Amino acid sequence: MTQLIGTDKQRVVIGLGKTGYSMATWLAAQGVPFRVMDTRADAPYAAQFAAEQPQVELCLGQWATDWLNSADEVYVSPGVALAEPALVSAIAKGAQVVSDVALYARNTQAPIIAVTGSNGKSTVVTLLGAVAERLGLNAAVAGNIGKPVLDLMDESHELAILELSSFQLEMVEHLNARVAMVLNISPDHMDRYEDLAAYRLAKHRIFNGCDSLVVNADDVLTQPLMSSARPYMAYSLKRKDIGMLSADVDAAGIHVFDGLQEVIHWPTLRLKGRHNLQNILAVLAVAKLMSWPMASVAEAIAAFTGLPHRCEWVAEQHGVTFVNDSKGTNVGATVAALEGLAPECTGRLHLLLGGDSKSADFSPLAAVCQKLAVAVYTYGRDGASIADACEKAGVAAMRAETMQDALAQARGHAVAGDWVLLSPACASFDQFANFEARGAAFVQTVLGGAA
Ligand code: UMA
Ligand code: ADP
Repeated sequence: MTQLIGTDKQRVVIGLGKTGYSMATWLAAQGVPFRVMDTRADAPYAAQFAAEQPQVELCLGQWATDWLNSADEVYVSPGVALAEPALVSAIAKGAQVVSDVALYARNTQAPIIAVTGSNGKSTVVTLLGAVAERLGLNAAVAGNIGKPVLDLMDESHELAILELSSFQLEMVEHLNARVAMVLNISPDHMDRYEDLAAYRLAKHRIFNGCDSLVVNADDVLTQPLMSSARPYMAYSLKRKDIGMLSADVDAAGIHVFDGLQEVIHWPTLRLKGRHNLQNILAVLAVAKLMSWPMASVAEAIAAFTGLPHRCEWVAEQHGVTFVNDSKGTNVGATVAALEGLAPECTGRLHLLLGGDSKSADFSPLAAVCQKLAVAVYTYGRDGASIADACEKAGVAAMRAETMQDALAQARGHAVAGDWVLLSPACASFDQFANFEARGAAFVQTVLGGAA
């Protein structure tokens, strides 16, 4: 790549997680000087980076305030809030904020399909990747799903499908996506944003400079704030209309409409639940904007089995079905999982809830548990306050210390026909390394406990 950055600047990379490591490695490859800091003494990539780039100065376990106060550019990882006082001070002294997504957008030749939303992002980008593969496109899937976007600079691809979080979008001026979309908005990360409006505003930066956009007509908060003459495709599960994609489900299967005309019929799909039908419509809307052939797109969707830890069937034991939705990390996701799965469960749903609530309001979830007569088991750091919120809505909650204890309690109460669902509506970090470890522990305990 051509060297795009001048060498006379003071640069500090903040964070040595996946993103910080990718930014530092990228800067090293450009041959420009920079320093790296992480407030964690045991930052995940510190040892690896120090071994690979021993000449780069590192500061671990504290804010490198002197470096930051004299920095021209700060390369900020998404886990670090721009409201951190040390960063506020550096920005006030003139430092420019740079991020991996902004760097990628500035330097890539590949068109970008950009996806954000409170829930469904990983499902949608993975499904788009599967569709692109079926069409023979050389597409890459990256971003918040786990692969830092700068890793794509080493690969040749003709299309980038990016999952972007509000944390990442906060630091991007113009993404200039070919297609941009906000799937849905419900409260999440309320420990980092002042209110829902601020969180929404961060997500809506995805539209800056886009060529075309996808709109979820059922969620007004996803609709762009700016007036736009740009091409767009809307979808809805609530109504059919000209120029809009929609879907019906009946005994014959799933029917997709473009305007008033049926364009796809699947007798059945492996991806279950109403929320996944919304995700499928979002993918079809992208396909329309990209002029992809619908028949091949429909085949790829029919073949898609879904991702692990998202409403994933684990086992049936003594007539009780166990489902792992460990990726249900906020209230909106767990509500969608309950409403999506309830029609398929002939008995009672038993829900394991708990972890780090990120200061969320649990009353909407408690109301759904009440409506669907869900048996609730809480655990983890915020388990007690979640149980209190449920009890206020008239839902009795059994309390446990750990997810495994909550599972043992649910097993004790579940009878044939019931489903036990791990959809914790919380982050996992109080008791697990990440949502994958939490889901794996659930699966292992379920399978280990099979009689
Ligand atoms: N941290 C510090 N001090 C530092 C730097 C980081 O304490 O100096 C902490 C952060 O507060 C955070 C943790 O370290 O708790 C990780 O932050 P990070 O920015 O180093 O994270 P990365 O390893 O770079 O991973 C990030 C995304 N993580 C976050 O935004 C928190 C990953 O999304 C993403 O896959 C990866 O970049 C590649 O793009 C994870 C996530 O939890 C899955 N995302 C949130 C979500 O989906 O809800 C937004
Ligand atoms: P994200 O990447 O945004 O976290 P995922 O595709 O990983 O989204 O799904 C996470 C969880 O969110 C799922 O397990 C499910 O409970 C819920 N979910 C998925 N799609 C939707 C949707 N369209 N609307 C609401 N909730 C959803």
